[in-house]
Amino acid sequence: MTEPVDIHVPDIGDFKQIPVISILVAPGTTVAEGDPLVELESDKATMEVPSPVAGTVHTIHVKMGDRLSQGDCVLSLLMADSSRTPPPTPTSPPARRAQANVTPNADQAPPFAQPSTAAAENQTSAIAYASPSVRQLARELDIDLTSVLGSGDHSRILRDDVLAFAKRAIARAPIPTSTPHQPPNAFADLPPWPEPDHSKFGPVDMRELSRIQKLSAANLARNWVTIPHVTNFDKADVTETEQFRKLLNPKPGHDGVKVTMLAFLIKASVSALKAFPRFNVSFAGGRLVEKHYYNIGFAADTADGLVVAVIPDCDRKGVVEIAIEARRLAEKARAGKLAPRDMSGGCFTVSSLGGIGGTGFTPIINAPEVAILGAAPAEIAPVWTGEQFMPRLILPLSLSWDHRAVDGAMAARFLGHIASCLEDARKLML
Ligand code: CAO
Repeated sequence: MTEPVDIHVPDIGDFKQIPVISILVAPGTTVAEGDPLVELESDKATMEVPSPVAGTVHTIHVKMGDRLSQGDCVLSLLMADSSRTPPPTPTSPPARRAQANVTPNADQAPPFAQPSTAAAENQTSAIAYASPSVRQLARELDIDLTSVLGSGDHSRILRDDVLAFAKRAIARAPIPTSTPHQPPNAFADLPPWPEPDHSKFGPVDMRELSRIQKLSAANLARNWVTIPHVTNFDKADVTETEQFRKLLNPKPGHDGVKVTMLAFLIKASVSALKAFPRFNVSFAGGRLVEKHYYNIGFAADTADGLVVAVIPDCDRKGVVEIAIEARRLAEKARAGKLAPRDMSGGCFTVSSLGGIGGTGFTPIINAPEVAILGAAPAEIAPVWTGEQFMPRLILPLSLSWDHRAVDGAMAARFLGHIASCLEDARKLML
């Protein structure tokens, strides 16, 4: 009776201790020469161990997760042609990839065959022959494997076949009519806005929305639903800065303008934008526009609604000059006289409710900017110095940011940078 012969891992180049990710045969499986027996997958490549001879699998010597190197025994099989010489154990490396079907991943040269036409891709086979990892990839990419032509042995579908199919599908996809930041039909399934007859429940008046309210309602709604907002919170001990601010104000000669915390917030924002340029960007057609100027907007509350006025080149202006411009623009806004240029070209917005009230809020990002700073009224609070509580003036800060442009750690550092500038106004001169 014929004895089973051992089948070993052939030369697989420099790879060692590669985990078995699938066993493609079972005892009793009939295999032809070249049929894959097991599949190994390193972080760089997927490799099949092919059968060097035709035969019937007798015993499997490995299990899923076992780590194999060249020469390790995979299984034993009964050779179909017992007159053939059993395959040798590979001890010295033969020509690389002579026996192992190495399927590199995307960062290696792609040796796969690509079906050339869309028509070829329409040929389907009822059974898709692919390893579990390739099936997993197809599932992740939402690709039906029966639509993919395999370039491996026996039309086996390889990882690169799936990737090439996905690339061609993307190239053929129609160009979307909306940008990725405006999901089409996002509200298609929502029920209509409820419009009960409010007068049935009590006296009411009907008023028209102002032009500003209509415009800002549409813009705020768009920004709120299309930007993945996250809001961070922090606090700044502005005790010293407030003393400095008060010193500035009684002095005449600054156009009689009072410097408020707003000017410090704007200067601190410029400093943070310089330290973290990733916040001074806008999305445009799937790309990021990086800005190298520092125009800062501030939200102004007017009788007709909220507007954002923009102070250009805040990096080249001091707190007094910024306070003068903020006041001029706020007066213009309240008189309804802001020109388009007064409201455009902003990089970042500051929304200060410091003179109004509250303890904190989550401002809505002013698109196409990617972050907005909120400031609530500063209040005296006890701060532990390590020895005693001291009354300190604490300013609550919030920062809403677009999670597509920045991440949480960077946002926390950005807001921390603003807080540290507000705590020590000398840093604003750097
Ligand atoms: N903490 C404590 N006091 C503050 C403060 C703060 N964070 N910020 C301002 N103040 C004080 C000012 O110093 C001033 O006090 P004094 O008169 O005693 O000196 C007082 O509050 C009033 O300031 P102000 O509001 O007139 O001036 P400002 O420069 O701080 O703000 C402006 C100007 C235009 C930003 C503001 O008037 C405004 O419209 N804010 C509303 C913005 C808004 O609606 N944001 C919400 C939008 S939702 O995202």
